[in-house]
Amino acid sequence: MTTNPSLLTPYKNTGAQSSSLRQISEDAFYVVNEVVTKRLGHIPILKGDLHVLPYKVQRFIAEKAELCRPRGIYICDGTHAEAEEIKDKLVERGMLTQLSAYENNYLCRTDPKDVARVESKTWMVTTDKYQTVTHTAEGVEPIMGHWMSPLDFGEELDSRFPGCMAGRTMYVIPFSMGPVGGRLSKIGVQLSDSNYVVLSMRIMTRVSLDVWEALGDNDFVRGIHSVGLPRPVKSAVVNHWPCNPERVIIAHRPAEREIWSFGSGYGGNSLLGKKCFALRIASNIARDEGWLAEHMLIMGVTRPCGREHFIAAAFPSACGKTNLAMLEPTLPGWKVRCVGDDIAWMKFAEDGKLHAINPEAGFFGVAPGTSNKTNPMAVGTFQKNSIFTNVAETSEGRYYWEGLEDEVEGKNVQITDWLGKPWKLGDPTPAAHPNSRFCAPAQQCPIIHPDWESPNGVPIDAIIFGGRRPTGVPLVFETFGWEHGVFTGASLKSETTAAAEHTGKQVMHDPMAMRPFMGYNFGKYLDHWLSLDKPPHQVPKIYHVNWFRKDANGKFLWPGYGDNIRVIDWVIRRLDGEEGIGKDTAIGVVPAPGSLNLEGLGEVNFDELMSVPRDYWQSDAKEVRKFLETQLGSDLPNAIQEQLTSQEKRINAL
Ligand code: GTP
Ligand code: SPV
Ligand code: MN
Repeated sequence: MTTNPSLLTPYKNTGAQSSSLRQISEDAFYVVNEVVTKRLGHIPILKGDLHVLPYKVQRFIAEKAELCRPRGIYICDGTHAEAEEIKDKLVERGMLTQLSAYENNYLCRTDPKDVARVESKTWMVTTDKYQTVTHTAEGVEPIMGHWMSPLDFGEELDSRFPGCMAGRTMYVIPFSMGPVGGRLSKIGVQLSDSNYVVLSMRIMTRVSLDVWEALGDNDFVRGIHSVGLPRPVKSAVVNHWPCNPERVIIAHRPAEREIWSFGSGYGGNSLLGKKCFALRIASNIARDEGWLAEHMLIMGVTRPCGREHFIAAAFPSACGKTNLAMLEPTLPGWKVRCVGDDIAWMKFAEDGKLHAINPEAGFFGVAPGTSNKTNPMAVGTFQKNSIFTNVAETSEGRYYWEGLEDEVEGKNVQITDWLGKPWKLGDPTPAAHPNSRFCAPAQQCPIIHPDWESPNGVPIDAIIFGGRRPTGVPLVFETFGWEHGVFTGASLKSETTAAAEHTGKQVMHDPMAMRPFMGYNFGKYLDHWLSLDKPPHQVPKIYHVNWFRKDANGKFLWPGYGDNIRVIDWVIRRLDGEEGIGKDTAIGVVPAPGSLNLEGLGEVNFDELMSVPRDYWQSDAKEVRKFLETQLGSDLPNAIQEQLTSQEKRINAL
């Protein structure tokens, strides 16, 4: 099984002496291909035919098989039969449990040590540090972008990847982000030794052999993922969920369009099409190609008069994107249709309008809080063909989590919590993990937009930023223009949630809702946004919302969910130029008294909800200035600096 090293030279010199990053040279490949072919006698192809794949893909697989040494290679075709086969195997092994009350729904419990994205172990690898991070003030740690040098990265890889798939199958997952062959779509190939990842990627992306044809001369994004637990396994595997929490690393090489992920099987750590590709790598591609890759939902909103508007909205993780994207309006005659719930790729088209596609094919949504009352359309989506991770289960074969208290049928229902222990209402610990998720095909959404797979995307009329802001921040405001809107996005803050490993509820900066997903220098990213406002582009108006403002007793001031349509109504009337519905404040235009449709709502303290308290905003302005200046240093765009100053002036004049 040894390889003649001379066949593997020359290595592409990345500055690192890493054996993991060793590449087979073009010239040597034909020879190596034979060697690899021979080697594949030792590493059998369990399914599919390596030699019908595009040459560059063969190379990629050969290289990584050589490195990770799986027991076999399984080339996924994306068919139904394939999913059935894998599912049956996982049920037999105990990794998946069928939720018998539904059609083809499964429960998966992870090792409790592997339940969320791990930002502290997520890196961007670039030769120049400042391609990744900003020139922060001395002693200030950059919070956007986490840089690792190629040299260190090589060492990290070498201590993890060689032989990491021993005894496991290496799945080759060909997938498209966006409709296969679409103008805005991109292709990826993920290698993974996790069959949970295969099943989830099939839902979240378009896994299909058609991808090879669409690839043509284009390049593809390379993903290498391992749970990091070669066989024979030396430590106990909890819940049949192999992982290696102590050794987790999720690293990106944007220049090479490459992602390496080790040690975790969970969500954004392992479904590499999502945050790693569609945000961190794609934002690099987007900058090069003049478009945007953002952490945004996309929704179509049709008014009673029949006119439709499209809105893209960026909220940090677990702050309400999925809920807004599938909102069931409480106002009569309104219709919302969902295009996407998490990521938007947006590009100006020839008509001058910003067009957006949802690069994903499924929803990986927060389970707790999702119910027929709050989000009936999400519930409708995951009644079949879905995977639930770290939720609780009832004795009737149903899923259960916080927020479903009123929907458990029958008094004698027993509940087993996400850890597999008996659980009853009133117990001090939650039944489901706060970051438990449903993974469901988007096409099953009862209100999926008919154009959701349109290769040209949908035209965006407005962009909304928002976060969890318990105090000071009004329900909604319109920014004064593109630059002020970008400034508002750059100043975005939110209470932390269970979607990442932070503890406690603290209000943190999350610029553009992209803090954990920034693919390059945040100052350059802002420059890119600012540069888009030029003819013939018609930039959308930018808004800010906050569903989470609380009163003195800690109660939400706004009912939220389906009633958020009332805010959208105001936004659309503003887009239409309706007069007399806006009131200028220091931070933007809020609804004038009486301009928000509150009909049929109980008591709402409108004044408190819309207030812009001077003291709060004065100290906020100081904090934001300090944040932007110390975080961005010389990378802070002039336009943002000017916005900072003029906003301060307006606040001081309050
Ligand atoms: P990610 O998938 O992590 O990116 O999250 P997301 O932004 O899609 O958030 P999601 O819609 O899943 O909502 C997260 C949590 O916020 C859920 O528990 C919701 O019930 C809650 N939530 C969503 N919208 C509202 C709202 O309008 N008001 C209140 N109070 N809570 C909301
Ligand atoms: C988020 O955390 O913003 C998510 C979930 O959408 S994950 O895919 O785990 O990143
Ligand atoms: Mn998200």
